[in-house]
Amino acid sequence: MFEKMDFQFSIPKSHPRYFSLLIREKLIEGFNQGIVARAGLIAHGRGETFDYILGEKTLPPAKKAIISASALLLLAKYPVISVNGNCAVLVGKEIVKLAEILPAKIEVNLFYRTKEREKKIEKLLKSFGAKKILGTKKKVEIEELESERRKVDPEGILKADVVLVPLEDGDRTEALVKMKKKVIAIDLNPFSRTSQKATITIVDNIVRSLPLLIKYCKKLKKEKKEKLKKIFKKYNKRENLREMIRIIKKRLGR
Ligand code: PTJ
Repeated sequence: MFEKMDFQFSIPKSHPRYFSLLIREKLIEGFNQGIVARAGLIAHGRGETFDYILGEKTLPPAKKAIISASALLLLAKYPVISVNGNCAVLVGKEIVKLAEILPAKIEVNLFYRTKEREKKIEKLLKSFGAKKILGTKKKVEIEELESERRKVDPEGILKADVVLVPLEDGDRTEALVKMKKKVIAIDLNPFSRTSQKATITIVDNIVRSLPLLIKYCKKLKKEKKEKLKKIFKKYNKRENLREMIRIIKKRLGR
């Protein structure tokens, strides 16, 4: 995952928090390259706190949500994966792979939108093999939103029936759900508006959940629609988030 990065500091492999520090370096490098927004570093800090509490592993409720999300993505008629700065840097390669398996469109959608960042993210995703990236040229505005995220591609998010939004701010999830789209969110914070409003919420780190989404999409692709529908229907978001919060409470009480 990190082979192409040129980090400013070398992290000893023996460090107990090696992987976590590597992710930080990757985001700092992404920021220095103009891909990650300044606020993306702060957002990562919030995510890291939750990840620490969760034990930095994919917990059973998250795995259930990932399986259900895989079924929903495979059932979708027009799935779109939305990418921001943090996602591009941390899981750009995995996003391109997932889009290829489904297949799905990839759209750059930024909160801190600049032409320069759009282009840099597009270039990075193309270096991972993506043929076409949406959201960098023609855009329309959705009236449900006021932020820069309101600008969506008419061939992408606007047309989508299912949108995967790894690492998100709450406004857009709410807007997309209002537009009758199904939203799959990945957010380490189970209390966030995104987590509360999405159709499916995966409370996990994007660096762990994207490889798992690839694994289950590959596996479930062979299944019949009826089976996929059953898997999706079995998922109960309220119950899933409750289960996750119970785990957090238990871990904090220890
Ligand atoms: O690249 P841009 O311009 O679109 O900006 C992206 C950021 C991340 C700055 C923007 O979307 C933002 O401000 O997000 P928020 O509102 O801070 O929300 C980010 C959420 O993602 C928080 O709830 C974090 O807990 C969560 N998060 C952070 N890192 C991860 C994460 N969730 C999963 N995996 C992570 N690695």
